[in-house]
Amino acid sequence: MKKILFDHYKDFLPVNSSTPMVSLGEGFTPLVKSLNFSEKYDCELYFKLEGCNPSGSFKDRGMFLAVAKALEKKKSKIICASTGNTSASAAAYGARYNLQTIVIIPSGKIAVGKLLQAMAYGAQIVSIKGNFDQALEAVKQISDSMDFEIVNSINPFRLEGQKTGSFEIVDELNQSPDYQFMPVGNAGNISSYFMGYKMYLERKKIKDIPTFFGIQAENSAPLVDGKIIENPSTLATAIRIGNPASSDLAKEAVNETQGEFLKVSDEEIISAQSLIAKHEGIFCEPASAASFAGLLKKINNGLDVKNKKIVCILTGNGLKDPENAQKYLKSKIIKTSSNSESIKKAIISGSSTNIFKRMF
Ligand code: AN7
Repeated sequence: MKKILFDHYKDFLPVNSSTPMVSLGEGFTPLVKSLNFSEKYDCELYFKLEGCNPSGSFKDRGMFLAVAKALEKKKSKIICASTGNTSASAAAYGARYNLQTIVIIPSGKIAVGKLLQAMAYGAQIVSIKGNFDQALEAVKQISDSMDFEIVNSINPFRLEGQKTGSFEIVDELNQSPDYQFMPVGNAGNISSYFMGYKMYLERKKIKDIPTFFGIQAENSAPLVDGKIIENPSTLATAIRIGNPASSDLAKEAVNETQGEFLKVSDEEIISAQSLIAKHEGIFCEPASAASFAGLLKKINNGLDVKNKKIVCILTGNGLKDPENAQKYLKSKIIKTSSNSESIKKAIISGSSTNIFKRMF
């Protein structure tokens, strides 16, 4: 039987005997060691596959707890603003636990797979002329009067639940990694990993906390630029956020661990997404690939990675965003007849060599 977050980490979660057990099978996602890039950079690189969560992103780690606490409070309606993944996750848990789910999304700026998920799970979808920051502001204004439970990361239980990602990494590595790279949008996830590592390492009597690198997209980088971005833009729509709600804790995470916020361009994001797919067999969404793009940037700028344990959090599944994949990751399809000779010719004419020579 797969372990259940709610049970397995009960001692580290704010649950009690009156908290209903909520689970869709979230968590315990694979921590996959990179073969080709570990060798290339002489380090021990891992990818945490958060796209393997039930709704395809890390949001489920926080959502199970936010929904459990909403049920504990006898709430019947949940609401969120979202760049996509929060809405997919909220809609999934809302469907399972008979909650009315309302999602407020920025018009035209959410990946089609995420929108379809919210629809399939039966959420009420409200699309606004505006960006995520404005959607979140609206959610804050209307939720009290309408008795909605907000399930954005401003709900403290979201961060509490998302701490479990760090527990799993420590349990698996038997220590914390030297460096952790992760995408930053609203800055909730980096904050919860920071809280999680601190809490878990203390209990396990492990000293070192990883150095946090929070990666933002070039034109949506309020934490790098040190100011609110009024009109954020990036093809990594998941992290198209100009005014992160959890800035303070995220800054603490980076400062206390001598880490850094850095920004990567859309080109670097797509290149990283393609590299992870083509050389590790892992298809993550663009925002998630920002973590690896950040690592590559730091390596190019001289970060010492030799023999270091490094984790990149791949926050969401690549299948969520087929439009960007269509645009940037497409490759040639060779068309031919069903005749085996012509298929053979097509294969030979289309073969290419891998940049990695490692044999298995
Ligand atoms: C794949 O769904 O904000 O820094 O509304 O979907 O905790 O915000 C998504 C964010 C990274 C950034 N990777 O995490 C939403 C939303 C993916 C994401 C982030 C998001 P935070």
